[in-house]
Amino acid sequence: MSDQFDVIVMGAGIAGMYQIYKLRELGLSVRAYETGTGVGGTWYWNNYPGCRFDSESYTYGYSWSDEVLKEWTWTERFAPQTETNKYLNFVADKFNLRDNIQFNSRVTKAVFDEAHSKWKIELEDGSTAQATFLISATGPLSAYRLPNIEGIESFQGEWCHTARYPKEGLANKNDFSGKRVGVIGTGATGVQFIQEAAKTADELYVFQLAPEWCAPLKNGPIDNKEMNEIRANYKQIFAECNATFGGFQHKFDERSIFDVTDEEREATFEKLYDEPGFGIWLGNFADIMTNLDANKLLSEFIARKIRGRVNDPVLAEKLIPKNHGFGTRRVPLETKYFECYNQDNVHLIDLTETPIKQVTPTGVQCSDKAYDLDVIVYATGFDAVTGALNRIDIAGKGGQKLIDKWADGPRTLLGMQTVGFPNLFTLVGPHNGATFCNIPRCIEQNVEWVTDLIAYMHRENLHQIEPTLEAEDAWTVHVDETAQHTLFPTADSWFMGVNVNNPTKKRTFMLYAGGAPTYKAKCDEVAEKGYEGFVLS
Ligand code: NA7
Repeated sequence: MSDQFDVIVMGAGIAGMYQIYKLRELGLSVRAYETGTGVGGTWYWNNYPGCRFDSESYTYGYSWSDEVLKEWTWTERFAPQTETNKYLNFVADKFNLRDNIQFNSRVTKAVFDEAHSKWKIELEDGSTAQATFLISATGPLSAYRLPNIEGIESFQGEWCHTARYPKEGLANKNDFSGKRVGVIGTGATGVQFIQEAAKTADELYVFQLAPEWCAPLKNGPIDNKEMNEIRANYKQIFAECNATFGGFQHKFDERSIFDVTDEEREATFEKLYDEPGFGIWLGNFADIMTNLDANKLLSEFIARKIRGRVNDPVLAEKLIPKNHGFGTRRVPLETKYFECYNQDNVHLIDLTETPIKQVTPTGVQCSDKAYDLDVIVYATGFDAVTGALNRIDIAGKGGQKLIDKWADGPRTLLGMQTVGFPNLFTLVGPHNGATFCNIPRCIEQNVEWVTDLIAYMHRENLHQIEPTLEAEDAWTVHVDETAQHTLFPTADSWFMGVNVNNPTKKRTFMLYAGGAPTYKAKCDEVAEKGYEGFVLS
């Protein structure tokens, strides 16, 4: 006999934790299954040195508990992973969330039992459970991917993917003195790791397939006085975040870049480059994200900055992206990243010139030479957005597999549900506004919308919900059309479902580019109209 619940939640990260809390408020029985041994999701797994927020800490925490807002102290503008992990454990303790979480438990299979309108799930150890509703909170960037390079397992030094970084650290508790370290991957994660490892490694070899447009993070401490001001202003801070495209306090300048003088444009760029966080991206002229010429002006500005920060002009050119514009892929925020390349111990290997042939027992063999290494860190990213769902064998009505249904790209209504999979909700899933957001801000919207819906179904004595094909088609077209108004489709990125290590994945926009307020308004409108576009029975 399997365990029975009203709701099963897959994952106990930021979304799963809040979902448990909200469902318990409704008096429902809820069980979350979590692969890790603790809460926190991203902030549990990604404990590589240098890992920290690119979101302002105080805009990232949960907004729904006055007690937590009052009691928690952020010590840095962009908190390190250790602090965020502590914060999420503090929340879990405070609300006894662990009572509803089974750790060390990977869901491997989920099958919809049409006769009883129940989801039956199976765990890696073969045990089973069932529930009326199944909610995925598996995270858009949790299914990590090692590169398709021969010989990874043969390496005799220490190695790992950044999303499975050992809790005890590598080398001497992450002091890389005396070590030759190789890093493969230069996205947001690689950049954070490189600038940290460069401080201690004897030699640091960065194997770069393509550079990213990085911009300064400008981190700093938050003292007691500032923290008290933040506490007093939380309401205002969250209201500002909820009114912006990306759920940050950074707000696009609605003027066109072409409406200002060259001097004013440069002054704006300079100011934003000098300020903390994503302002240079999400606080810039809005047309940098929609107009190629506008984007080119910003890209040229950032390129000049990189040239000014890297001493060797040939090396500087290798660190400047040439195949996409600024902000069309996720912008890594950095602290003295470019200056690392002025150090004698840091070496850039441009894989477009000398590709990796294989990993050997002693290091990395490129087309021109072998690099002997003691440590290799793979910062090679994730099978983004759909990856975690695709790794679970999910079967809906008629035995249809979710992975098959989405083989040509996701099809959803509001990024919350998909036809043929009743009572399955995908928090922060594909086509969902939360997936392209200062995530907790939009997670709260997702969780509250799903919770209200489940409460409505209980009140109305309804047991099953699924989108209509027509509504799903309309949302899927809308997602695509909205993306076409932006420059995102001009770049290959995880936003577009592109991963060099998964060439069969269809190139299609995975997020929702209409902005957080528009997405919320659309969700609210559907609810106000009695969940228009969904069939309830
Ligand atoms: P990303 O942004 O997907 O970056 C992965 C990096 O790894 C990127 O530079 C890739 O190059 C590189 N990569 C992937 N496969 C290979 C192989 N086979 N050889 C060499 N280099 C490779 O992942 P991150 O973890 O940095 O960031 C993910 C998100 O987490 C980020 O957007 C934030 O939101 C937080 P490529 O891009 O394919 O040229």
